[in-house]
Amino acid sequence: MAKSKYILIVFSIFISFSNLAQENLITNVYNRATTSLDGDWHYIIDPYENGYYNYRYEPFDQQESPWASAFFLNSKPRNPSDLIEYDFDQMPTLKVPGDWNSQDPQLLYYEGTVWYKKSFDYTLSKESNRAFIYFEASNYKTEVYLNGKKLGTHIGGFTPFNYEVTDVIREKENHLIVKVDNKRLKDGVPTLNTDWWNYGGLTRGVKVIETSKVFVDDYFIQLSPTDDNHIKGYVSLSGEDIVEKDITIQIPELGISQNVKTDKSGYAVINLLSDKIKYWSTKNPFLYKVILEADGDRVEDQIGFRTIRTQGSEILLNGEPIFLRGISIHEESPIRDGRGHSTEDAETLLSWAQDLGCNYVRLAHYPHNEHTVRLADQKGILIWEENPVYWTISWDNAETYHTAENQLTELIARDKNRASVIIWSMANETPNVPARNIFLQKLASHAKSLDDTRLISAALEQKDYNNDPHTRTIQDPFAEVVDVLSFNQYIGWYDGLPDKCQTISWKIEQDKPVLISEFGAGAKAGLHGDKKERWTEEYQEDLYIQTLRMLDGIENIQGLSPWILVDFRSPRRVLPKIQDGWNRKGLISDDGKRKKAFFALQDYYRKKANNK
Ligand code: GCB
Repeated sequence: MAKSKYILIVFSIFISFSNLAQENLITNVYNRATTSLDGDWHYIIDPYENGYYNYRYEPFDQQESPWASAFFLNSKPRNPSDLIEYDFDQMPTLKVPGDWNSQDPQLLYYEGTVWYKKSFDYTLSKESNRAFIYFEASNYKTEVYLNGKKLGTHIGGFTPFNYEVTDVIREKENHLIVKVDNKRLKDGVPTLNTDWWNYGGLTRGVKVIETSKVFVDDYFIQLSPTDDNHIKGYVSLSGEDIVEKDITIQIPELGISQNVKTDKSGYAVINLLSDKIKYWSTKNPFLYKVILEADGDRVEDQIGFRTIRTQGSEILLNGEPIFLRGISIHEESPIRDGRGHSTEDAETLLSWAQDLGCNYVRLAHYPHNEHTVRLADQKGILIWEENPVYWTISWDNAETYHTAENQLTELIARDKNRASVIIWSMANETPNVPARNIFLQKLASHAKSLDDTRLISAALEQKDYNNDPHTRTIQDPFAEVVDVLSFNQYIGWYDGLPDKCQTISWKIEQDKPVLISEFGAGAKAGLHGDKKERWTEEYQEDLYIQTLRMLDGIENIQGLSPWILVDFRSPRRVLPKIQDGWNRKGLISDDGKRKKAFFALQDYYRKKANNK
């Protein structure tokens, strides 16, 4: 194919590649001046990535003079002889936030590229102000272009990212074009194989954040894990003139107002002392108003102060032992089809968990939206947050490690000021092999280096003790690294029938708190029968009764998060009339019906709550 035939119009634009590095994430976007770009976005389905590569398979956005057929240009014919083979404005629209799978029947199982386009006008409220585009999440690989300029590439489907657009944004007719590719990748995080639906698209909101020239871009303000009169952390500024600047931190309800001065990099350490702190807890989730001011910028947050640590086999919240009455949750909307993203979704899921008697949830298997975490702060629900290192990923691949570390960094950057979050989980059900051990240890030290106020864990696997199939144990070098020893087990479902629980004993040798991160059984809501009959509610209920009895025999047990609150979509689950594309281990069906096992667990949690 002759190139000359194709280049009827060549747009000469200069693309700056120096700007493609990941930018620092702005903290606490929820309380800043933002303009939502949510709503209807035009889209083009592009399975061949025709709008991205030329016919030599070279990315258009890496050429000095890309052809007009590059989608990021939003090209329009200037006269009738121009050849342009796409037109965003005549395409249908998808709602943002929202996965594409549940919005267009032809995208139900689609895995590949979809291009999004949003046009908008924007006037900075002060000429000297700065603007950033912020994505709450986009699954999986995202290329972002504003007005023909590439802003960057982001990898990872569940964490936020932002780009400064002060010099690119204009008053009229901005076009923001986003290429989202949700192809599963062997070297990706997660990898090819998961037990959940690979929802693609701009699954969470998109915003313009406006800030002053110099502004507080990040801060970490938490109670010291070893001194509960000491609020510590840091604050940092972004901008040109950030050296030796005064920043004021106020917590009016504690009578605190303190000045700190930034160093050469615009960073200042925070140390605040008070013996009057009202601690955040599950019974009294008290949030303080915290105000940070610098150079005319002001940002406010609602922060709870609590300590979380372990002592021998106990988990201590504010120095008191706590039993974690939990449940695992996937991020699917209990109200509509598809990925959850809204406060209403979070409100429904978390209040169902509370009805069950939970004081804790495991947000599996990837970072959930910020609404959920903010709401848990308000409701007093403790949270386990998880990096999507799942099953068997490419442990030897440096790029894969980088992707995993980056997602963890972004998660911690977003949620490090949330009192509800007590555990960072590195991974789920990963094999005990040398390359994985190095990978996870590196990840755990990275998490510790970013945040020394929380606990580290991972959902590990159990095994026979000394080849005795009736005694189970945890033998995994990563068990030595974690603060909380967590593992999944499916005795009675993948491993025998529920009665088998009566024959198993546990020999856990680590002197650490034990959390059972998963157990469960599939049941189709409304299907009744004998408790030995798979898929009946009676089977699932019996499994819960027998498992809970068995787990009570584990000496160090300090909590559990059975699998799972609600049935969720999984392409692995194809049994007709029972699964039909759904994992049925929910205690609640996909249409909101509570199964018998829900009440068995509720009963167990009621008794636990009365004991501790
Ligand atoms: C597991 C996985 C979880 C699955 C579950 C199941 O062990 O961690 O992602 O969905 O089992 O239902 O088999």
